[in-house]
Amino acid sequence: MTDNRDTIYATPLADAGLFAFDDSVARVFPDMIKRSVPGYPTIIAMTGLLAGKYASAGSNLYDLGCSLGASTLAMRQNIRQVDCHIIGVDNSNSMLQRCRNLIDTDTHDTPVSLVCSDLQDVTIRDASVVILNFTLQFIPRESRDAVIRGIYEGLRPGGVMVLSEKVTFEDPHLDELNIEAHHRFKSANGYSDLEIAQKRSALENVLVPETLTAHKGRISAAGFSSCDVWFQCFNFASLIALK
Ligand code: GEK
Repeated sequence: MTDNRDTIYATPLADAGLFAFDDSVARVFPDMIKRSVPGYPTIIAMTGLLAGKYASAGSNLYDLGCSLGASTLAMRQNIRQVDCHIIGVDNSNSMLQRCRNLIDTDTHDTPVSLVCSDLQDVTIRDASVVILNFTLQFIPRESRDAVIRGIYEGLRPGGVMVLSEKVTFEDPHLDELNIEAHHRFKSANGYSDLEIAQKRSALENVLVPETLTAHKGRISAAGFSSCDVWFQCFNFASLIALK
Protein backbone atom coordinates (compact mmCIF):
# COMPACT_ATOMS: atom_id res chain seq x y z
CA MET A 1 0.00 0.00 0.00
CA THR A 2 1.54 3.34 -1.00
CA ASP A 3 1.41 6.62 0.88
CA ASN A 4 -0.81 8.07 -1.81
CA ARG A 5 -3.58 5.48 -1.46
CA ASP A 6 -6.97 6.89 -0.42
CA THR A 7 -7.76 5.61 3.10
CA ILE A 8 -9.57 8.79 4.28
CA TYR A 9 -12.81 6.98 5.17
CA ALA A 10 -11.28 3.58 6.05
CA THR A 11 -11.71 3.89 9.83
CA PRO A 12 -14.99 4.67 11.61
CA LEU A 13 -15.44 8.43 12.02
CA ALA A 14 -17.71 9.88 14.72
CA ASP A 15 -18.83 12.42 12.12
CA ALA A 16 -17.72 12.04 8.50
CA GLY A 17 -18.33 15.83 8.17
CA LEU A 18 -18.68 17.57 4.85
CA PHE A 19 -16.37 16.52 2.05
CA ALA A 20 -13.75 19.20 1.28
CA PHE A 21 -10.93 19.45 -1.26
CA ASP A 22 -8.26 19.96 1.40
CA ASP A 23 -4.67 18.78 1.63
CA SER A 24 -5.56 15.23 2.73
CA VAL A 25 -7.76 14.82 -0.38
CA ALA A 26 -5.27 16.50 -2.75
CA ARG A 27 -2.54 14.09 -1.58
CA VAL A 28 -4.50 10.96 -2.55
CA PHE A 29 -6.64 12.48 -5.32
CA PRO A 30 -5.38 10.49 -8.36
CA ASP A 31 -5.99 7.21 -6.51
CA MET A 32 -9.36 8.40 -5.15
CA ILE A 33 -10.83 9.52 -8.45
CA LYS A 34 -9.57 6.52 -10.43
CA ARG A 35 -11.05 4.05 -7.92
CA SER A 36 -14.29 6.06 -7.52
CA VAL A 37 -15.33 7.24 -10.99
CA PRO A 38 -16.00 4.53 -13.59
CA GLY A 39 -14.51 5.57 -16.92
CA TYR A 40 -12.38 8.40 -15.51
CA PRO A 41 -9.17 7.46 -17.39
CA THR A 42 -11.13 7.20 -20.66
CA ILE A 43 -12.85 10.55 -20.13
CA ILE A 44 -9.53 12.27 -19.43
CA ALA A 45 -7.80 10.72 -22.45
CA MET A 46 -10.72 11.58 -24.76
CA THR A 47 -10.83 15.14 -23.38
CA GLY A 48 -7.31 15.46 -24.78
CA LEU A 49 -8.34 14.12 -28.19
CA LEU A 50 -11.40 16.39 -28.35
CA ALA A 51 -9.28 19.40 -27.41
CA GLY A 52 -6.82 18.44 -30.16
CA LYS A 53 -9.68 18.54 -32.66
CA TYR A 54 -11.53 21.67 -31.49
CA ALA A 55 -8.71 23.96 -30.29
CA SER A 56 -8.39 26.90 -32.65
CA ALA A 57 -5.29 29.03 -33.19
CA GLY A 58 -4.91 31.93 -30.78
CA SER A 59 -7.72 30.75 -28.48
CA ASN A 60 -8.07 29.95 -24.79
CA LEU A 61 -8.86 26.46 -23.46
CA TYR A 62 -10.34 26.27 -19.96
CA ASP A 63 -10.24 23.42 -17.43
CA LEU A 64 -12.78 24.45 -14.76
CA GLY A 65 -12.27 22.57 -11.49
CA CYS A 66 -8.88 21.39 -12.73
CA SER A 67 -7.80 19.66 -9.45
CA LEU A 68 -4.33 18.22 -10.20
CA GLY A 69 -4.55 19.13 -13.88
CA ALA A 70 -5.35 15.76 -15.47
CA SER A 71 -7.52 17.34 -18.20
CA THR A 72 -5.16 20.31 -18.56
CA LEU A 73 -2.27 17.92 -19.24
CA ALA A 74 -4.35 15.77 -21.61
CA MET A 75 -5.26 18.91 -23.59
CA ARG A 76 -1.72 20.25 -23.56
CA GLN A 77 -0.36 16.98 -24.92
CA ASN A 78 -2.82 17.01 -27.85
CA ILE A 79 -3.01 20.65 -29.00
CA ARG A 80 -1.35 21.20 -32.37
CA GLN A 81 -2.68 24.71 -33.06
CA VAL A 82 -0.48 27.77 -32.51
CA ASP A 83 -0.81 30.44 -29.83
CA CYS A 84 -3.22 28.53 -27.61
CA HIS A 85 -3.36 29.17 -23.87
CA ILE A 86 -4.76 26.79 -21.24
CA ILE A 87 -6.35 28.23 -18.12
CA GLY A 88 -6.93 25.86 -15.19
CA VAL A 89 -9.27 27.13 -12.48
CA ASP A 90 -9.83 25.64 -9.02
CA ASN A 91 -10.78 27.14 -5.68
CA SER A 92 -8.68 24.65 -3.69
CA ASN A 93 -5.19 25.95 -3.03
CA SER A 94 -4.08 22.45 -1.95
CA MET A 95 -5.05 21.13 -5.38
CA LEU A 96 -3.48 23.99 -7.32
CA GLN A 97 -0.09 23.81 -5.59
CA ARG A 98 0.23 20.14 -6.51
CA CYS A 99 -1.15 20.87 -9.97
CA ARG A 100 1.58 23.46 -10.60
CA ASN A 101 4.28 20.91 -9.66
CA LEU A 102 2.81 18.35 -12.06
CA ILE A 103 2.54 20.88 -14.92
CA ASP A 104 6.16 21.88 -14.34
CA THR A 105 7.30 18.31 -15.00
CA ASP A 106 5.48 18.25 -18.37
CA THR A 107 7.53 19.36 -21.37
CA HIS A 108 4.83 20.41 -23.88
CA ASP A 109 4.94 24.09 -24.77
CA THR A 110 1.36 25.45 -24.65
CA PRO A 111 1.37 27.96 -21.80
CA VAL A 112 -0.75 27.07 -18.75
CA SER A 113 -2.06 29.62 -16.24
CA LEU A 114 -3.53 28.35 -12.98
CA VAL A 115 -6.12 30.54 -11.29
CA CYS A 116 -7.15 29.97 -7.67
CA SER A 117 -10.73 31.21 -7.74
CA ASP A 118 -14.35 30.23 -7.59
CA LEU A 119 -15.04 29.35 -11.22
CA GLN A 120 -18.22 31.45 -10.99
CA ASP A 121 -16.02 34.55 -10.74
CA VAL A 122 -13.99 33.73 -13.86
CA THR A 123 -15.10 35.27 -17.17
CA ILE A 124 -14.63 32.89 -20.06
CA ARG A 125 -13.07 34.77 -22.98
CA ASP A 126 -12.21 33.88 -26.57
CA ALA A 127 -12.40 30.13 -25.85
CA SER A 128 -12.39 27.22 -28.28
CA VAL A 129 -12.68 24.47 -25.61
CA VAL A 130 -14.13 24.54 -22.09
CA ILE A 131 -13.90 21.43 -19.89
CA LEU A 132 -15.94 20.81 -16.75
CA ASN A 133 -14.91 17.32 -15.71
CA PHE A 134 -16.88 16.44 -12.53
CA THR A 135 -17.06 20.04 -11.30
CA LEU A 136 -20.53 21.48 -12.02
CA GLN A 137 -21.93 18.91 -9.55
CA PHE A 138 -20.25 20.92 -6.72
CA ILE A 139 -21.78 24.27 -7.79
CA PRO A 140 -25.10 25.20 -6.08
CA ARG A 141 -27.89 24.10 -8.37
CA GLU A 142 -29.41 27.57 -8.60
CA SER A 143 -26.10 28.95 -9.95
CA ARG A 144 -25.57 26.34 -12.66
CA ASP A 145 -27.60 28.09 -15.40
CA ALA A 146 -25.41 31.20 -15.12
CA VAL A 147 -22.20 29.10 -15.29
CA ILE A 148 -23.27 27.35 -18.49
CA ARG A 149 -24.53 30.63 -20.04
CA GLY A 150 -21.18 32.27 -19.24
CA ILE A 151 -19.35 29.42 -20.96
CA TYR A 152 -21.57 29.72 -24.03
CA GLU A 153 -20.98 33.47 -24.22
CA GLY A 154 -17.20 33.07 -23.89
CA LEU A 155 -16.86 30.35 -26.56
CA ARG A 156 -15.98 31.14 -30.15
CA PRO A 157 -18.53 29.94 -32.73
CA GLY A 158 -17.59 26.30 -33.46
CA GLY A 159 -16.16 25.90 -29.96
CA VAL A 160 -17.06 23.03 -27.60
CA MET A 161 -17.87 22.40 -23.98
CA VAL A 162 -17.28 18.98 -22.39
CA LEU A 163 -19.35 18.41 -19.25
CA SER A 164 -18.74 15.25 -17.21
CA GLU A 165 -20.96 14.57 -14.19
CA LYS A 166 -22.34 12.03 -11.78
CA VAL A 167 -26.00 11.77 -12.79
CA THR A 168 -29.34 10.56 -11.45
CA PHE A 169 -32.13 8.82 -13.33
CA GLU A 170 -35.82 9.73 -13.53
CA ASP A 171 -36.80 6.05 -13.20
CA PRO A 172 -36.24 5.09 -9.52
CA HIS A 173 -35.45 1.47 -10.46
CA LEU A 174 -32.73 2.55 -12.89
CA ASP A 175 -31.44 5.04 -10.34
CA GLU A 176 -31.12 2.30 -7.71
CA LEU A 177 -29.57 -0.13 -10.20
CA ASN A 178 -26.87 2.39 -11.21
CA ILE A 179 -26.10 3.43 -7.60
CA GLU A 180 -25.70 -0.25 -6.71
CA ALA A 181 -23.50 -0.87 -9.80
CA HIS A 182 -21.32 2.10 -8.81
CA HIS A 183 -20.92 0.68 -5.29
CA ARG A 184 -19.88 -2.64 -6.78
CA PHE A 185 -17.31 -0.79 -8.90
CA LYS A 186 -15.90 0.81 -5.74
CA SER A 187 -15.87 -2.54 -3.86
CA ALA A 188 -14.08 -4.16 -6.77
CA ASN A 189 -11.49 -1.37 -6.51
CA GLY A 190 -10.79 -2.16 -2.86
CA TYR A 191 -13.10 0.24 -0.97
CA SER A 192 -14.82 -1.36 2.05
CA ASP A 193 -18.56 -0.98 2.77
CA LEU A 194 -17.60 1.40 5.60
CA GLU A 195 -15.52 3.60 3.28
CA ILE A 196 -18.33 3.69 0.70
CA ALA A 197 -20.96 4.57 3.33
CA GLN A 198 -18.87 7.27 5.06
CA LYS A 199 -17.88 8.91 1.74
CA ARG A 200 -21.49 8.85 0.59
CA SER A 201 -22.56 10.62 3.77
CA ALA A 202 -19.75 13.22 3.48
CA LEU A 203 -20.78 14.01 -0.11
CA GLU A 204 -24.47 14.39 0.73
CA ASN A 205 -25.55 17.95 -0.18
CA VAL A 206 -21.98 18.71 -1.36
CA LEU A 207 -22.08 16.78 -4.65
CA VAL A 208 -25.59 17.28 -6.02
CA PRO A 209 -26.21 15.25 -9.19
CA GLU A 210 -28.92 15.98 -11.75
CA THR A 211 -30.52 13.99 -14.57
CA LEU A 212 -29.17 14.02 -18.11
CA THR A 213 -32.47 15.64 -19.13
CA ALA A 214 -31.79 18.54 -16.76
CA HIS A 215 -28.25 18.97 -18.09
CA LYS A 216 -29.35 18.86 -21.73
CA GLY A 217 -32.18 21.33 -21.06
CA ARG A 218 -29.79 23.81 -19.41
CA ILE A 219 -27.22 23.46 -22.21
CA SER A 220 -29.84 23.97 -24.89
CA ALA A 221 -31.38 26.95 -23.03
CA ALA A 222 -27.92 28.57 -22.90
CA GLY A 223 -27.88 28.57 -26.71
CA PHE A 224 -25.69 25.58 -27.67
CA SER A 225 -26.72 24.28 -31.10
CA SER A 226 -26.03 20.56 -30.44
CA CYS A 227 -25.47 18.45 -27.35
CA ASP A 228 -25.41 14.76 -26.51
CA VAL A 229 -23.80 12.12 -24.32
CA TRP A 230 -20.56 10.75 -25.79
CA PHE A 231 -19.66 8.53 -22.80
CA GLN A 232 -21.54 6.86 -19.99
CA CYS A 233 -20.74 4.17 -17.43
CA PHE A 234 -23.44 3.59 -14.80
CA ASN A 235 -24.28 6.94 -13.14
CA PHE A 236 -21.31 8.81 -14.62
CA ALA A 237 -21.68 10.51 -17.98
CA SER A 238 -19.96 13.00 -20.21
CA LEU A 239 -21.69 15.34 -22.63
CA ILE A 240 -20.32 17.34 -25.51
CA ALA A 241 -21.98 20.61 -26.55
CA LEU A 242 -21.23 22.61 -29.70
CA LYS A 243 -21.66 26.35 -30.14
C1 GEK B 1 -10.19 15.96 -13.07
N1 GEK B 1 -11.57 17.95 -13.25
O1 GEK B 1 -9.23 15.39 -12.55
N2 GEK B 1 -14.79 26.85 -8.21
C2 GEK B 1 -13.64 26.28 -8.63
N3 GEK B 1 -13.32 24.97 -8.37
C3 GEK B 1 -14.22 24.25 -7.68
C4 GEK B 1 -15.44 24.79 -7.22
C5 GEK B 1 -15.70 26.15 -7.51
N4 GEK B 1 -16.84 26.75 -7.11
N5 GEK B 1 -16.12 23.83 -6.55
C6 GEK B 1 -15.35 22.71 -6.60
N6 GEK B 1 -14.20 22.98 -7.26
C7 GEK B 1 -10.80 17.12 -12.33
C8 GEK B 1 -11.63 16.56 -11.21
S1 GEK B 1 -12.86 17.23 -8.84
C9 GEK B 1 -14.10 16.03 -8.98
C10 GEK B 1 -12.51 17.58 -10.55
C11 GEK B 1 -14.29 15.16 -7.84
C12 GEK B 1 -13.10 22.05 -7.56
C13 GEK B 1 -12.62 21.25 -6.37
O2 GEK B 1 -11.69 21.98 -5.58
C14 GEK B 1 -12.01 20.03 -7.04
O3 GEK B 1 -10.63 20.17 -7.27
C15 GEK B 1 -12.79 19.92 -8.36
O4 GEK B 1 -13.59 21.10 -8.47
C16 GEK B 1 -13.72 18.71 -8.45
O5 GEK B 1 -10.72 15.60 -14.11
O6 GEK B 1 -13.50 15.17 -6.87
O7 GEK B 1 -15.33 14.34 -7.89
